[in-house]
Amino acid sequence: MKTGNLWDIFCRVIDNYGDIGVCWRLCAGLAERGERVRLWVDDASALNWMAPEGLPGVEVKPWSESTHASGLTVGNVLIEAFGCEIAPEFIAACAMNTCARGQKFIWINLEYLSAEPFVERCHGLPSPVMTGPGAGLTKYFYYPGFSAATGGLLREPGLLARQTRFNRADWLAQHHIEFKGERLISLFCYEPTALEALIEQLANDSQASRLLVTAGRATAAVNACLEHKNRLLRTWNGRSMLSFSYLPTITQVEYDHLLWACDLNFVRGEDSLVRALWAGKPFVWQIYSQHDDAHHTKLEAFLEVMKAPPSLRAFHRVWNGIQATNQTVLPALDLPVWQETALQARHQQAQLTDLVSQITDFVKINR
Ligand code: TRH
Repeated sequence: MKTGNLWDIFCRVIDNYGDIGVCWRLCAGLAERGERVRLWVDDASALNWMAPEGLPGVEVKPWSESTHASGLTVGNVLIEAFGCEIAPEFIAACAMNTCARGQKFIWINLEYLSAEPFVERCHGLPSPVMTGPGAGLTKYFYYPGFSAATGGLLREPGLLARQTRFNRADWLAQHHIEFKGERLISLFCYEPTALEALIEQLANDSQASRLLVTAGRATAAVNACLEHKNRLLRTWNGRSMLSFSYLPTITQVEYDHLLWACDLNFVRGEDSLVRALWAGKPFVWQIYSQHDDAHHTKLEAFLEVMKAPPSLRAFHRVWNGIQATNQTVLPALDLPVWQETALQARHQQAQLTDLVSQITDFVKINR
């Protein structure tokens, strides 16, 4: 049911694609429910390949326009994604609407996804704004998460039904991916130190594999690795057990298809993690690294939520460079067990209310 709200969602692209990826999905989810949405972003370039056709109901606005002091129209739901610090001029306009004209309004700080226990404690907490142009307003902290006491995960209606209609053979043919029955593995990563160990392991396996390498950093990392291996020993893949397909940048919708097509997915960041979870296929997460190693705790909390078996935990630790060894050796792939884990985790998460449904209710209650 439409709420008649106008949502202003603010996003700054720090690096990579997660910030804009999550914000776009949120916008799309809201628009699909008939909400009017404006996405204010400082760098919209990734949307050219992530969502080139845009969506009715979502207007993409340059961040710079939000700093114009005069003539600003503001909506009645303000989302500050990942603490991106909205321009004071825009906040002043929101305050003017609310305090002087008495319009209903809510300001939400959308936080990063985590499975850590603090998320349940902090989700939904109000924080009165004491200074600046927003003084007198209240900001609410909204934490996505993996339990009923959190803000939930992005999951559009009909996602799982769409997946059951997906035809892998057609998709591979459309993308000109030569498929000869080998194990398909998608690779979306930064520069994992264990990449060479993975390549080594796959090349020496008794089962043939094809690595579907995503564009950008993953492709560059694989190329660097192969150059190094070829320099050391040209015959490292002598039995041709490992082949490679390099993908161009694909849309978010196509990225889902890639995850559905593969038998194992290497994902990174938060949005691809959630998509891998919904894919119901075994996956390995390269968590976004933080300088103080806070991501170690975050990773462990996620593995706990997944009820990950020891083999999957061990693999994650090496893939994320947490388990220090002199020579990086990856534990064996344990796909049948990881497959069961993935299906159970998806089943459990699919019982919970999705983020867009929750955030629209949250707005209704707290505005
Ligand atoms: O790009 P990321 O590493 O983003 C990161 C993380 O979100 C991290 O937590 C955050 O703190 C940091 O940015 C600033 O990974 P993520 O989150 O998986 O986002 C990737 C997005 O790109 C996701 O929406 C899927 C999309 N995508 C495509 O649409 N097409 C593609 O070809 C690929 C490879 C990805």
